[in-house]
Amino acid sequence: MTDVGLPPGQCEVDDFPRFGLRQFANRFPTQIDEISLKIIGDVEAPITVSTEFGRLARVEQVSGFHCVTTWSRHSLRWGGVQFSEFYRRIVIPEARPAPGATFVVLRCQDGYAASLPLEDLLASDVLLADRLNGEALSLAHGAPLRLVAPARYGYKNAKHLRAIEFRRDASHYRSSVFPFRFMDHPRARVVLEERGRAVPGWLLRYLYRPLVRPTIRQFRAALDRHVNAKRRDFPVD
Ligand SMILES: Nc1nc2c(c(=O)[nH]1)N[C@H]1C(S)=C(S)[C@@H](COP(=O)(O)O)O[C@H]1N2
Ligand SMILES: [Mo]
Repeated sequence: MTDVGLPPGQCEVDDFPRFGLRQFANRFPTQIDEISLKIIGDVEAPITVSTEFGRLARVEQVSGFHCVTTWSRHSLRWGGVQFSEFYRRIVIPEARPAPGATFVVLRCQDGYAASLPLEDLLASDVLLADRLNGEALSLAHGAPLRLVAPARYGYKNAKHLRAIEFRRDASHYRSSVFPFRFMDHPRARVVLEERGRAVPGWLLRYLYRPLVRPTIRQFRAALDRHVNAKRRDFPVD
C-alpha cells in the first residue's frame, strides 16, 4: 500500500498519538499481556479465543492511519492475523454464527465499542493486530489486540479488544459510545470522507479539527498518570 497523497481533508502528523473520544482518556485495559477474545451474539456456541490465535497464519502490513478529526499517520507496520482468516478458521467452525449474522460489534476492555458490516471486515487489509513496528502492541496503541482497518476512520479501529459480537439484526443497535448519532457512520470509508452520518464530511473537518491538540494532550497526560501510578504500586527497585 502506498501512502502517496493524503485522503480528503486530512493533515499529516509525524508521531502516532494515543487518541480517542475524550471520555476514554482515563480508561485502561486490565488484561494486556494475553489475548482473551470472546465471540458472542447470534452464534450457536459462544467461545473465548486465547492461545488458538497464535496458530493462525500471520501477516505484516504497512498502512496509514486516518483519524476522523483530520490527523493522519503514514507507514505503520502492523503484525497480526487477517480478520478474514480469523473468521474462517475460528469463528465459523467453532462459534458457528447464525445465518445472516452479518452486523459486527467490536467491544473493548475500556468500554469502547465500534461496529462494521461483516463484509467490510473481510477485506484483505483488515487485521486483528498484536504487533506494531516490530514490537508487541503497547498499552497506548491497543494491547493486547486491536482491529486495524486502514481504509476506515480511526474510530472503527477498536483497541484492547474484549469481544466480537455477531448480530442478525442491526436495526436496534445504538452505539453507547458516541454522544451524538451523527458521529458514527456505519462504514466510515476514508476515501469517501464518510466521517459521520447525515452531516457532510467536509463540514465535520472544521468541527473536529480544533479538538486534535487538546485531545492528544489529554490522552498523553492520562497515560503518564496511569503508568506512574502503576510504578508506585509495584516499585521496581
Ligand atoms: N478501545 C478503544 N479503541 C479506540 C478508541 C478508544 O478510545 N478506545 N479510540 C478510537 C479512535 S477515535 C482512534 S483515532 C483510534 C486511535 O488509535 P491510537 O490511540 O492507537 O492512535 O483508536 C480508536 N479505537
Ligand atoms: Mo479518532
